[in-house]
Amino acid sequence: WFANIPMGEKDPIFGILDAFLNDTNPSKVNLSIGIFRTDDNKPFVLECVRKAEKIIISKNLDKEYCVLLGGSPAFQKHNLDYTLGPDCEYNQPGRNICFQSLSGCGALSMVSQFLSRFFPGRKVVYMSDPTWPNHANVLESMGLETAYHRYYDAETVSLDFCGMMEDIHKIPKRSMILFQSIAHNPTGFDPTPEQWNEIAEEVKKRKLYAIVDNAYQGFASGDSDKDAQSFRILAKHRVKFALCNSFSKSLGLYGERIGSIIFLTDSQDEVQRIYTQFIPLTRANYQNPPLHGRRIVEEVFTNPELSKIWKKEVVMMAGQLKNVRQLLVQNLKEAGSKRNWDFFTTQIGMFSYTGLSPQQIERLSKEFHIYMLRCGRLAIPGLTTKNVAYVAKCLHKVTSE
Ligand code: PLP
Ligand code: TYF
Repeated sequence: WFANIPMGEKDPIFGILDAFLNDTNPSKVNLSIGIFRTDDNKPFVLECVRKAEKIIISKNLDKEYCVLLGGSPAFQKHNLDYTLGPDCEYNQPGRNICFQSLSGCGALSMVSQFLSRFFPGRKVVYMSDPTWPNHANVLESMGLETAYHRYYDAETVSLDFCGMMEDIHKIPKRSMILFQSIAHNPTGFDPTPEQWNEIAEEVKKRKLYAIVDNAYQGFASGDSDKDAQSFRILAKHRVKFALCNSFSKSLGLYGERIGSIIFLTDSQDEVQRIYTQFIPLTRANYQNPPLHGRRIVEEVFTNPELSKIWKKEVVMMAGQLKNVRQLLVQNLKEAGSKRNWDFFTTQIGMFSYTGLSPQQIERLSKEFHIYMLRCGRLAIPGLTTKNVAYVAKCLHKVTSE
């Protein structure tokens, strides 16, 4: 049946990861993927997660199907407080729906399926150019159309806020727009809170519905409230959105696939309508949600000792990324580079857009065994205090010769 179907394309990020894994050179450096690592470049499991797992195991819980498809009331309450904040107008009964998801990507996928069936306006989603390569894949796979607005200025290596606003102003009314809440992937540039206020006003004027991808809350500043400002501002302006939350990064639960979806609503009647449509969608996709990740999240949220450890660990992870960004700039100067690399420290989160050309990036991998994306994205977590001098030296080489 399938002997003649077209060959599919590799995910650009996992494609580079494959090349890295196949490289046998001991000095190789993986700057291709956004996964937080220790300074020894080892996978990192948070202490609060290890402790939560011990507690969960000691409870001898069963493994039957989860009957609460959207998560327990505790899971939902804590998700709402964590994201919207306790004072948000929408954080009360009848003003939201919170639903457990298969992490951020599963949330985006379910929201896209829901919008594809039920969104009453134009089924076109506008996104930043560039954005995470998987966005278009998820949205289009679920039947939505995609389009782009300006976001990044390659000449100045900065946010093109004017271009972004001009383009949003031209989006046909009653379309959709996808925002990344914080630590923009791939550029590392976010609008300021003042700019989010302007964006919210324009989105409201254009009558756009928003999808907010919240994959890095806490990772930018180390403070999860501060990193939630973008969509809290949107909510204050009563921009309606579906928030897609991931605990992959913030709790390091990448492989557990745990996250949540939050829809803002106007009434209990609307809540019921969305909820009763979401249940069959869930059943069509995966029937029942996974248990283990949900239990970890619940334990960390509801156990004050674990919540305290979590807060400290988020500060530590965000701090490590900031520190290594500074070290990179310092080492580039020490290596003799005269270029302005300050963008490494003005960008935040896991990624930096470097403005390097595909040829320079190819040289980095072929000659120096340093792997980053062809678009110029460098994943900061692959940098350590041990390899940063080597990476800086090689970056200087490919940009000066
Ligand atoms: N959105 C963005 C921008 C991401 O970078 C990622 C991946 O880390 C995700 C969503 C979804 O990741 P996950 O499905 O692991 O939560
Ligand atoms: O952009 C990244 O590196 C992370 C990890 O299909 C990732 O978001 C990469 C590709 C992908 C899923 C996750």
